Amino acid sequence: MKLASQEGLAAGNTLQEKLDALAEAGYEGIEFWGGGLAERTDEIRRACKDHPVQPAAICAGFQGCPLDADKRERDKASADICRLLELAGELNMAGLIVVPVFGSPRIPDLSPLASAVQLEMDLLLKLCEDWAHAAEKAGTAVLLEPLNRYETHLLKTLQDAAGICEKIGSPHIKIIADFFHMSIEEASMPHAIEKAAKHIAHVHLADSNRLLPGLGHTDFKSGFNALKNIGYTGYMSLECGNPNTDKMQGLKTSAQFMKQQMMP
Ligand code: LER
Ligand code: MN
Repeated sequence: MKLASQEGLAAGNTLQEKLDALAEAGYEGIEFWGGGLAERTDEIRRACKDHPVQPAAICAGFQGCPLDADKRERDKASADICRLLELAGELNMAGLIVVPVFGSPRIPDLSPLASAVQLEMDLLLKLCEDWAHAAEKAGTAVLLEPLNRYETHLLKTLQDAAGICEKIGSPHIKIIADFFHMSIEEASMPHAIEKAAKHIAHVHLADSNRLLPGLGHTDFKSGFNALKNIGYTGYMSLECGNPNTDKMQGLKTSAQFMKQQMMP
């Protein structure tokens, strides 16, 4: 298991400074926001070449919403997702993080024919089939992200997302396990990880208060143990706030805390 961080959390002004700062603080991966990434691939490739910190994943950054009522919005999202998958493949990343819909349904309830959620799930399955082909061609994966009840109504547990992976049956449709959302929605984080084991291809880390791991009350040790037990070897990427006035010190202390929690 490799520690990573979203780019925005890294200390420094340039990408090179951020990569160097992350390496010094004990991290091995960097996760990028998808927006504007196409114009940065050369810079990223150059800066990451032979660097101890490697590109880990792309976090969303596509326009539109794949489950919007408006076909133009859906098509815009899907086209962007396919383009970002190409970039994720070119940069040798675990995949592109996709939240199918934030907030409430955007499509109408057509019950008794079909509820909004039934329509969303059917639509998502169709889209995942297309994305699986795009991801396979690019040599990467779609990373479906379950959130929590305050941020989405659709995918809220690892099992919700794993169910889609099972139905699609492609190694290019995977899930990301976000410790913050899991701490709200899962009855047991280790059990959820073990049950969704074969689909987990990326991890987000934040403590219970969505600050750096070590600053809240989430039990990272049992979560890390579960990841170890399922043989997870991918990235675990920080997606959280850093309240420390010395950003670098905050990242270093949190990395030390996480490494301690990974010990048997
Ligand atoms: C949103 O809460 C989140 O966890 C992000 O990773 C979604 O892109
Ligand atoms: Mn997340």
